Amino acid sequence: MRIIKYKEKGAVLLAAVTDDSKVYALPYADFIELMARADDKGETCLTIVNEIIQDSLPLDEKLEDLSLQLPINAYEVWAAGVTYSKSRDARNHEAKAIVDSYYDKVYEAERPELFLKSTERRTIGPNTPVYIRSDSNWQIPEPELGLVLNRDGKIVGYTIGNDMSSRDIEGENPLYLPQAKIWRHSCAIGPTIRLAETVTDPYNLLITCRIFREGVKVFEDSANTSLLKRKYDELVSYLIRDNQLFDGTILLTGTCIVPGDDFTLQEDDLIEIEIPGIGVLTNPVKSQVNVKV
Ligand code: DO4
Ligand code: MG
Repeated sequence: MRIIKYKEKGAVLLAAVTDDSKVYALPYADFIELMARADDKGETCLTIVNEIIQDSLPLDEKLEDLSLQLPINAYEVWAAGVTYSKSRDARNHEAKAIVDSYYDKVYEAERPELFLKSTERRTIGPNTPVYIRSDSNWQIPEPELGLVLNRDGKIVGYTIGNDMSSRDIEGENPLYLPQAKIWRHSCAIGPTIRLAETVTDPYNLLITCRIFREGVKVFEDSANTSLLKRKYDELVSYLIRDNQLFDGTILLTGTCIVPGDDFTLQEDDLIEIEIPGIGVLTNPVKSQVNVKV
């Protein structure tokens, strides 16, 4: 069971998608309202959705014909870093590390790297442009599994995230991390949230990233979440420590795919990130120079 938001006649509507791709309207404005309803009733989101579906008819529209939007208005998106050896090796390369680096240390350490990645207004959904920074010459998408959490840190769903990153800014000095990670439209989420109870094994999800330039595929790679160095609950346990979470907080779990060291995103590239059972998160790439804000 997946939760989506779609746009129809100017309104953004919440809906549930069953495994046979039938779409049912939900009477809530956002996934966060569905979570609050589940909390009030002491039930799971899946139970609430199933109760609604039992008494209603599916929409006439097919999922592929809907204009999908950001599936949740999360106040905050957090991210874990250096949770896959692929990411550690790439950071060591960009930082020109020749001896044990902070990246080697954090990969092995008990405490994971966690950072605030994005806020509600900086986060975009599918088919909306991600922006590249004007002051960086080395930028990549980071395809990541996203955990959708409630305020107690319980994992209620899984989604896809793109942790857009500037490798030259972070490579110059890791203290520049917030600038290497956070800017306008630097975080994409979606296209759906898969309810946690309907995921058989979250440590066996294949993530695929493809990048197209002028219609030609210039990058493709896949990796499995089985390669994750840590456990999801372990990451969450550090995130909630002495912290306040809000219903719908998203925690990106780190990248297991890094394009080659000579690759940088360009304006008008198209990024696709796919996790079967969740969907394909597609975003065009734009430079901010001509963007009116
Ligand atoms: O240390 C920098 C961040 C690493 C990261 O975002 C990742 O591994 O996904
Ligand atoms: Mg990342």
